[in-house]
Amino acid sequence: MNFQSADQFVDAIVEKLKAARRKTVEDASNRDMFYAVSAIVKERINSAWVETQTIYKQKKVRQIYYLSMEFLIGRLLESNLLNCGLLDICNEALTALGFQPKEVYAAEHDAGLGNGGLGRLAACFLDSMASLQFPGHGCGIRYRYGLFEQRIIQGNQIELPDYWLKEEYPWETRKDEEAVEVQFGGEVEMLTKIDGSLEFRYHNTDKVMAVPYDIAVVGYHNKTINTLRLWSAESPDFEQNISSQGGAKYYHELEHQHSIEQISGFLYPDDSVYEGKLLRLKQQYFLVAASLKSILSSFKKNYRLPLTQLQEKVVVQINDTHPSLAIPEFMRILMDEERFGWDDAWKMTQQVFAYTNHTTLSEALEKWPVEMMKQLLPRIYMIIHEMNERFCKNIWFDHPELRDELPGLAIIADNQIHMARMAVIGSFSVNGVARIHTDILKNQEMKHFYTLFPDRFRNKTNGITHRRWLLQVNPRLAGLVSDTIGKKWVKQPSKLISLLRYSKDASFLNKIDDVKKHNKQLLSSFIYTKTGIMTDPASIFDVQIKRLHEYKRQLLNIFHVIHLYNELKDNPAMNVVPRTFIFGAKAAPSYHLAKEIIKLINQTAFIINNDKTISEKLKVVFLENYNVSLAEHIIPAADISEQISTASKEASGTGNMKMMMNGAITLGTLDGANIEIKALVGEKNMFIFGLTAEEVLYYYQHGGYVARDIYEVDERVRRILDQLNDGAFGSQEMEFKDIYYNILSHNDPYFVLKDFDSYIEAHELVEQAYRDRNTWLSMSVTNIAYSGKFSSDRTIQEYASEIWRVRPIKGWKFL
Ligand code: DL6
Repeated sequence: MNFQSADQFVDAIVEKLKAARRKTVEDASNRDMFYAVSAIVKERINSAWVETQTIYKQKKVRQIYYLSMEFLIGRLLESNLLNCGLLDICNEALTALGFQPKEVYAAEHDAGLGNGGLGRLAACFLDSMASLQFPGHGCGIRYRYGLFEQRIIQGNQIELPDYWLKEEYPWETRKDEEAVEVQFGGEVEMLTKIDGSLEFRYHNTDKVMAVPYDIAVVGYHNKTINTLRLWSAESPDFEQNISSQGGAKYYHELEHQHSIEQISGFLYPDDSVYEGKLLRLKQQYFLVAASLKSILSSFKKNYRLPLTQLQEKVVVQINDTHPSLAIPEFMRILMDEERFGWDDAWKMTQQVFAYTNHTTLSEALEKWPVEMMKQLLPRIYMIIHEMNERFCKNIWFDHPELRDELPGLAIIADNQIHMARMAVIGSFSVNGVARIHTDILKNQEMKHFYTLFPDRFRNKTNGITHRRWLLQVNPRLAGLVSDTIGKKWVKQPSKLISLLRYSKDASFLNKIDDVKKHNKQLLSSFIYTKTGIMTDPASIFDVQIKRLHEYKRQLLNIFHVIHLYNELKDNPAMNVVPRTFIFGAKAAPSYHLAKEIIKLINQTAFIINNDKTISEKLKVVFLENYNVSLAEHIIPAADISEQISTASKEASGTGNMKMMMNGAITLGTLDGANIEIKALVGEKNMFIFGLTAEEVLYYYQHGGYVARDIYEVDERVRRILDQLNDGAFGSQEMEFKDIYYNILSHNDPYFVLKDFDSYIEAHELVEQAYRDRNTWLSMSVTNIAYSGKFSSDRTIQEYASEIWRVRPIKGWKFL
């Protein structure tokens, strides 16, 4: 139904409440409302979804499949309303019915399908593909439990299960009829046929049913609906098997069923132990095997073209190496099921797959033990082995200059399977996610591969969807921008650049100031409700929100906070601009040091926030359970965006883009996409500090630096480190000894002390700049103006034209 007015929407809600929830408006809760509105939106989406699919089918369009172990989509109701063009009407209707729209939207549980940047990027890409009318879909896993829900108890991170699917999830549609079978383990029998060809038969495999749940991906005001297909693992014929078993076998069957369901049980099973690793590998194969089966069967059914044309109609982007088993799996299907020979299958494979690398951190570059792969996926192992043999032979004979490099190039080396190498070898495109990251891949991490395949490498700097991260989360700013430069920026975010004309316009700057103040007030009340901490919206809101990792250097941030505190204690009359430091971060459950840093932040916050002598000047807030929805509260209110990774370590970052788009000013190192932000806004519109990537890499190549030297000469540093041990920020002495020893005995691997001094200086500049209101606001506007470049629409357009070779389905009228 098309809604012309809020009244019509009110009627629809009342009807839905009755029909779907058996409730009247008077007894409806926010959650009832959430379900009622979702049902209305879903009906609206469904018809456009069918239309979109029909058109893709009729036109036999080339389709993109984005394979990812994570899709951090957050909540969907508000963004679906926005993209359907119903948000204003719905807000009006809910208000008329006596509800707070934001509270209704907050009744939705965040979909816990990702953990950080890579997963959120995938979600932004889906939004951009649908909004730009590209036929692009996501394939992932429907984890029953998300990452984990973080609670902070006495400063410690406690992990609780995130059972986000406890209650009905209105956005998914189970598609039993499209379930497929995935096989694990067993033995492979190789037979030579009369014509000399080989046939492979599998015996005694473990069979798992992959059941798809589809979620609509709604394009912005264009009636294009793509699909995010999430796979759930189930036991085939469970009911039948269990009813035919008695006694112990019954329990055995139940246990078997349970172990199968584990495959889609958790996001990121703990891979610090063997079973966790094995489960993760199972998940990866489960995702790719199910997705490829479904992609091939829809190609056959809908396009009715010979399989040899598949590469013209299908492109698969693999999001980091996690789904890179798709390469040998595709080979397996082509050879064992479709009877292609190796050479033809390999040629096709290399035309279908494109690989994105998201990290150069060695611990994140996946490797699997050969034995594990052999046992779990014997046929896949054979194919990987063959790929490796052929590749190594090729190097040996055709590139003798690289013979010595073979151990660093081979897919199988040291009894491990190196997934990134396999992904590079089996794809037609390899991309990094920011300029510096791609350069590091080309010139260092993958330099020999780059020499071998120079045309394969390209950069695609990340982006974020400006629809969610500006239009939706910051309606006041979005409104002000539209009132000032018109609405074209919504469809063409590069048009935000027109704001530059107003960067010195006093009346506009005042309005920008009002918007930020308003957002800071909202965040202040939110913080108070969540934590009981009072914060001053007039203070600088200095924000660092991201996964907790040593390289992201939350430690440097809290050291600076401690330094400020020390200064204020020494000199209570010091004239400072009040500051509020806001943190949000989850640490991996088995990452001890990261959890210690979380504790340090929380204990420091406790001491500072309860110190009456300085409380007006300094506040520290750690907001627990950082996720997409929390980010939506914080980002519009940020003044300072802390992007302070050790240079060369952060592939791109995307929080930097979100905050810039909301007028925050980056305080950062020359790392990841910060460098590209600087290239646009210029050094005077951000605060840059610290070692460069070249310097960091130089130190690494020469054994690091001596952190103790800084400890000896810099009193500020010595005082902080000593405070870690003397109980100043803890309940006992030596509480943070691991942080202390990591810096002094392990030589500060992430250069926290080395960058400390220049970080302090940068903070001093922040304070000076903030005192000059108009200069600050003008910097803020400059950042917003240039942020259009970081819309994921730009990124997707680049992927589409330079990697996927697809065009938008523009001009086709859906509905
Ligand atoms: O590309 C998205 C995002 C980048 O913005 C971050 O800089 C990078 O750290 C992150 N990488 C990962 C790595 N995961 N693995 N493997 O999440 O990707």
